[in-house]
Amino acid sequence: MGKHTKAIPCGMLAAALVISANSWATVINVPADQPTIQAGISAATNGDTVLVAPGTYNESVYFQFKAITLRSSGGSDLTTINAAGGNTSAVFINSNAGQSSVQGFTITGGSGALSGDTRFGGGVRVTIGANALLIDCKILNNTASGVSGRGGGVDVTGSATMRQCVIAGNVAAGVGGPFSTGGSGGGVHSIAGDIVMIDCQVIGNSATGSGGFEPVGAAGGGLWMGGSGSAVLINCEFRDNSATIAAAQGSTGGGGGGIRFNATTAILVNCRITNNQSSAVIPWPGILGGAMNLSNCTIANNMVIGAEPPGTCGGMLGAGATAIYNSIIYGNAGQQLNSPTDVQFSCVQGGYAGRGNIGSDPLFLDPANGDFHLADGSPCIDTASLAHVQADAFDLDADGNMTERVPFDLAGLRRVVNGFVDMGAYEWQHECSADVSPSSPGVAGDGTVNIGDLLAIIGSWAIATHAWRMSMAMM
Ligand SMILES: [Ca+2]
Ligand SMILES: [Ca+2]
Repeated sequence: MGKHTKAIPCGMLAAALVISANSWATVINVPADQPTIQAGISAATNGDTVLVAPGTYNESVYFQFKAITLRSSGGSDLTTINAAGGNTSAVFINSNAGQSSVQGFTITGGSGALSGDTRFGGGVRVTIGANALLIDCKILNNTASGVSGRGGGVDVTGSATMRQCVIAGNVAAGVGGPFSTGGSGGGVHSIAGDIVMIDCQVIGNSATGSGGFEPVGAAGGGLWMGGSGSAVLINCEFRDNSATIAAAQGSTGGGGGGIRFNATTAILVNCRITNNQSSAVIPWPGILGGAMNLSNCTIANNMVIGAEPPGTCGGMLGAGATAIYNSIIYGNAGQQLNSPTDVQFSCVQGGYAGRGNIGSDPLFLDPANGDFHLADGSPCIDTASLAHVQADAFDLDADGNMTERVPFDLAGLRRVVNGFVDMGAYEWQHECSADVSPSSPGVAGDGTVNIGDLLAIIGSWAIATHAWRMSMAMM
């Protein structure tokens, strides 16, 4: 054969590749093609999609070492995997052949996979070597028990990326025996895993311990990570989680009602860790441990259950090199902060050494009812550092620009307004005044159109302070 080949236009080549790729990947519909999700997975090969119609599926799902996509057509509100009575994880992912994905399910009723004397991953288990992507999953009311239950909601020893997931009401329970270390990771547990969580809510999970002869330390009500793993947490909430042990048990271990890191490298951006609790004998209700880099996080109102012992650090106790920027740590039990090596442009109750830090009341909008937005006049408004707003490495706004600054705050609103940034997870957004209406003669409500109307409109865009400063400077 000669060297002359006919040139193929790029478009045709691309079309041919798409056609060939599609010809390999199959979509298996449940229940149209296969009666159950498990039957759909059994019929699938790597690269296939198992597409599930709305409904409740009373089964446990085992991935059979396959790298496939398990997706619902109607989303998590309409499609449920209920594993009650299955005596294992509701969803068990163990492929090392590529990414396995679960999209759009409520996952409940799981009791974890038994390994030795302990169960792992009540809702979802991701084993070593596996790479899981979970999107729009509601992982609710699962349990991992045994001598030292691990990961009531999710257990990861491989890698897992979770986006828009809710992990709530799960329990990791260590129920006794001489070697029990208590339950770890009520919401999520990981040993040597790599975890990315974006836009996730970890709410009302618990790690409990109730037995053993030696110190029993339930740990990580919301999240427990150890064994040199890594965590990237962006725009996530960890609230109302708890780490508790039976009152009769003495303990020096455990803690971390919200988060417990143990030999973990963690990056937290725009995260909220609030109203988590720990028992008085394991009194670190907020974040405990790990080498961390926090920016624009709010750590508040984390509390000790019962009498608060001396030396409690209720906000955050770091280990290793820990940096905190643009954050608020306020209203926690006892000491707010311990051991961070670099704290800047942050509000820490009582003050803290470092550039740009303040110690005054951040003026949360309604903290008693769980609203940690900033109220008008908060000293945290526009007093953080633009330079410490992280790069948009996971492209939250899907514009292809991953070097720009993170575009959103925890509420999904603009992070940077008019070139300024606030401390904490939520950027203050000025509310439109009631009389801003095109039908009234003058939006400022004085019956005429004048400079007051312009300032009212500018104020409604949350840039009033600086517009005013600029206008004053020009006079
Ligand atoms: Ca601002
Ligand atoms: Ca972007």
